[in-house]
Amino acid sequence: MQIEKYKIDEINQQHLAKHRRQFEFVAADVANLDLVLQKLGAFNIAIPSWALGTGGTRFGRFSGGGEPRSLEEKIEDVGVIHALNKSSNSISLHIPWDIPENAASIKALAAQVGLHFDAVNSNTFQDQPNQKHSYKYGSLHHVDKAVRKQAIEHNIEVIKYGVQLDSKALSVWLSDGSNFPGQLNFRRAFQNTQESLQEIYDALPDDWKMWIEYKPYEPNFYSTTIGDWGQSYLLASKLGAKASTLVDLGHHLQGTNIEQIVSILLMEGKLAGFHFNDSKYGDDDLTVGSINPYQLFLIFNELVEGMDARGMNHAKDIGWMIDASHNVKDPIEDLLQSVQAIKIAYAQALLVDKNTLVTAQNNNDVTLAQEILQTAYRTDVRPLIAEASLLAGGSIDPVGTYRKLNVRANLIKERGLKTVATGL
Ligand code: AOS
Ligand code: ZN
Ligand code: ZN
Ligand code: ZN
Repeated sequence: MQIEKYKIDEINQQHLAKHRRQFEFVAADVANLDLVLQKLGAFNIAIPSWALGTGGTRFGRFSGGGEPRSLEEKIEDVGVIHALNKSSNSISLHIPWDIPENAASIKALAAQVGLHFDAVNSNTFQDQPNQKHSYKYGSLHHVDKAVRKQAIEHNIEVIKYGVQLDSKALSVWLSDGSNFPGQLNFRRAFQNTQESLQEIYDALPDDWKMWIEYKPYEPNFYSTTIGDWGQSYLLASKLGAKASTLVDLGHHLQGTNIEQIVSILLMEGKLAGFHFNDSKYGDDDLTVGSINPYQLFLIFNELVEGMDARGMNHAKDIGWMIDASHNVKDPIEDLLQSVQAIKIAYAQALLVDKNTLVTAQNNNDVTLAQEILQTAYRTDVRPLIAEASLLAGGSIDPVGTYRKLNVRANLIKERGLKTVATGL
């Protein structure tokens, strides 16, 4: 299944007059219009291979049909997303859910639909068939050296798969933790984790990075060994320049000021990138921007400010990815909505009147500072996103076009109604 460009163009044509009207209206007040469009055009967000199937909870899972049954079909799905939004030019694989048996042909297939491979993800949170030691009580932090060794070797194997695909980063998320007080010696668990990560770090190719993700709870409900950004940052600092901290928006306790964490990590050159999603209660993995779009904007405001201050390239110098679970929506629609939400927050952040904001901050003009941020946030930037997409050969309205082209119905015809994608 591949979407031909002329079909997208045809549908764009039907909406062009309305789009032009809306675009002229907002564009008239954007001082740096060309730059904003250029930055939006260059901006891409990776799609994780595990988000293309219907998710679920421990209470059940309700398949939507036409889910990708193989790595090849997952690549096809990301190809569909990228054809529509021109902003999802990479896929992030998970080992062992997506073992690329033949890396050359997988790479060629991805290239055909304009994709490359983002970070590779290891998995020591599940036991695999034929595995010698169990991860029931953790992996890299385990009290038993043999278990740690097995987990280290798995991570090194993941790097090897990534090298074949030209990935440049290993993403490590550990579920290691404890369920009850007394179960663990925190210090020993942390030291074991550090030593294990060091061995993996030493196996990284020169041009690779290690991204260390943190999470406060789940699946362990008393402690998590890499439970917050401080613990991740401490590990990343001890490991060295190739290691940094990955921020998954859902991995914070309620009320946490994530934008402040982002600002400090950026300042220290230790912000690896993001797993975008939204949440109301915990690691809900909801569609990006569906619950708290203002927070997303504030994060992007810090990103733009902090990256500019360090002379960083917005599009390239950080890992941008979605990490969401789609339980009741069509995963492709959900991902299209998520990418749009990220681009909206990014565009709004680009509109912030920085010079006036700095003056307001220096004058302690609290009201004006707030007005400046809210003025940018309350601007309807959707026509700017649509224009950038149009310029790149994508769709003005990705979800609408996806529906008009009956993509899901075609996928169901091709793959069947009762499909189960590999992954979470
Ligand atoms: C788990 O909660 C984390 O968000 C992980 O980043 C991710 O969902 C997992 O590693 C999938 O492989
Ligand atoms: Zn994540
Ligand atoms: Zn998560
Ligand atoms: Zn999550």
